[in-house]
Amino acid sequence: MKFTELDTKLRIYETAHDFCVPPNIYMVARIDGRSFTRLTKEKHNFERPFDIRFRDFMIETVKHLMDCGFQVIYGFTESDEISLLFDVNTTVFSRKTRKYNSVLAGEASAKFSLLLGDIGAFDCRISQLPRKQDVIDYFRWRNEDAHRNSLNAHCYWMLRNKNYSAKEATKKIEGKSVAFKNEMLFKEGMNFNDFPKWQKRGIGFYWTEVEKEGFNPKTNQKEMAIRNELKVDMELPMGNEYSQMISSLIENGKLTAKSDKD
Ligand SMILES: Nc1nc2c(ncn2[C@@H]2O[C@H](COP(=O)(O)OP(=O)(O)OP(=O)(O)O)[C@@H](O)[C@H]2O)c(=O)[nH]1
Ligand SMILES: [Mg+2]
Repeated sequence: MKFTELDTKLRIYETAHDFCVPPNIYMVARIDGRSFTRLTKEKHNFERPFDIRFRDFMIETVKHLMDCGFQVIYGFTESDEISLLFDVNTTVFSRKTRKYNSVLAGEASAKFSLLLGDIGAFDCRISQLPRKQDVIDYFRWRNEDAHRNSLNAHCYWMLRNKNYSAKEATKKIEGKSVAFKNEMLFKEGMNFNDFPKWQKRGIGFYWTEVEKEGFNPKTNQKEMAIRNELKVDMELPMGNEYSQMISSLIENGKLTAKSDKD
């Protein structure tokens, strides 16, 4: 068989089930570390429950994903996961889910592994969300998941540090209310309210417009110019305020820069 015949015959088996996300449907990718429980605890001994070095590797991985050819409006990371919201009108990769899943998992794995100096692999899935409200709810979900995980992890490791076994610590917090867990930490001198916001709400990434002074070589003069800058937000709001933030990102694609006082 000639090459062109082989090509026509076999290419179809690769592409017959290709799926493209229809227009006007929002795409959100979730990229999650594979077997990171083992990686963080057995292979690399990161600090528990939260490790600054691990957090910074995740931050650099999100930044890379927001700058590798996709049109990302908003990035979010908590624990070993990253969520990305794409411009609803994006035509990158003809909106093929196969491309999004494989390229994003590949880029995240490559970047994180370089930072770690060891293999750290990620998987990827795409949510196809029909309404703006679904996108807001998605990010509320991950924001509140970060909060629950953080409270559980702080309780769990407080107990483990007091020599409770893994089984005993899990049992002690299983099915308990938020108030109970807060109280449990408080009795040990830890106020959950005082823990850094990035541990409780995750970290957000969005484009902001900032005015910068530049030099125009043609006019030989200083000029003010508007530049897009990526903001890494370690102090995300919660609840309705967070919904409003996501809503305005969906509408405008960017936010005005928050002042340091905010
Ligand atoms: N020590 C430490 N562990 C972390 C940190 N951030 C995330 N992890 C761990 O990363 C793991 C993420 O959990 P999952 O994604 O549910 O589990 P997984 O082992 O990655 O399994 P799969 O995602 O199904 O492959 C948890 O065990 C977290 O404790 C950190 O800052 N320090
Ligand atoms: Mg994982």
